[in-house]
Amino acid sequence: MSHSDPSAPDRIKRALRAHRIETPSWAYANSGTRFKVFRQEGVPRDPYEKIADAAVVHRLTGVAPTVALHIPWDRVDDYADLARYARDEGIAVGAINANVFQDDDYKLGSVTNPDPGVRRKAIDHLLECVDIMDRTGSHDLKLWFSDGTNYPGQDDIRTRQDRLATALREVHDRLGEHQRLLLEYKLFEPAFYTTDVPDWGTAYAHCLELGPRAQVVIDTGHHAPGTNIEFIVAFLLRAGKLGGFDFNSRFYADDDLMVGAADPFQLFRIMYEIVRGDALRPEAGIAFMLDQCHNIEPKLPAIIRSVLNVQEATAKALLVDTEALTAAQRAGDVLGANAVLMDAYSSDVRPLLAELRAESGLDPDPMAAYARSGYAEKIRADRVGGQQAGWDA
Ligand code: PSV
Ligand code: MN
Repeated sequence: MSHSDPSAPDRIKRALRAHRIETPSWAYANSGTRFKVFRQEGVPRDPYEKIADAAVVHRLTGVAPTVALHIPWDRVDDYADLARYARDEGIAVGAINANVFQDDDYKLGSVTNPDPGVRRKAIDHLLECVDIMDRTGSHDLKLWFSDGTNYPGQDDIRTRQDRLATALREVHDRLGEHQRLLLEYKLFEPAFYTTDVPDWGTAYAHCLELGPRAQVVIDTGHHAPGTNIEFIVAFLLRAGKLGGFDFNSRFYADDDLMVGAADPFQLFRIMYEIVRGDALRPEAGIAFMLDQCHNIEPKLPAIIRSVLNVQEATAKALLVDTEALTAAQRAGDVLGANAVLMDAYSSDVRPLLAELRAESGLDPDPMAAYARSGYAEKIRADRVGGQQAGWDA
């Protein structure tokens, strides 16, 4: 590990100990493409079993203490009880994700639908999600809208922005003092012509209008190929408008593959901007969430691998010799500055992370620990009968 500062490993370990990664309930459940859902054995049958799986990921990695819920996929009668169960398992409920994209009513949109009745229904669901947050103790309401149009002329682009702003205002004003609205953007899909929140600029403009409790979420899979995501990170952080991430990988569109699988260098560049903006500390309020689907690979190991991938990229970002980098940048030393960054990226941080885990009483190799734990065999044996959870369920 090349670094001019001899205290760097301790500083890096301290920062990594404080880092938190949130896993999504839906990643534990069955998922697939619109062509096929390949069911897996041992998959959770209800939100409680999803939380049990998330707790295993936390116990093995030490850095995943919260799990995001998706409503209605994780609907239960008693959310306070679900939150209690999570606490008993050693974790907590994280962001509440609203879902206004799966009802027949939403064919022409949810909060931007031309029908005021459908708009009301969608807003009511968003408000219901805030009620749920009150009961689970969640701080973040994550909103993604599938709203858009397929054909030029289908609806008025500008009016739809007005409807969106009205809906966001009502939801924002319902939030409690310690709650945030995180607005997620996506270039396209399911709408193919216009999308009502297609990019960070649109999300940023709406959040700016709403006020300090509204911030932007960057889903790494939601950009046009070649988009410089770390620029967006730097810009939003500087403006105080970055609320968090939905991490995943994409090769083509919204592929929802494991974070760090397609482009670990991009993940490093993103995490470098986080470190540069002093935003790794939990107090900085950035939610580092995963939003993935494990369609063909076993789910729990895939989620553990994803958590480790984020940790590795973060460790490398922390390894950047900022003094040397700043000196090279100020001197206009293009190659020197680039070399400082690449030195950090090229370092093998796995021994450092193994050491960190051992120091925290964890197995240095969470993947191997999971394989040895017998948990996969246990859930395969226990979870028979009942309806498996998943979005084709
Ligand atoms: C939409 O593609 C999205 O990224 C949103 O975050 C949804 O809530 C999530 O996927 C569902 O998987
Ligand atoms: Mn997402």
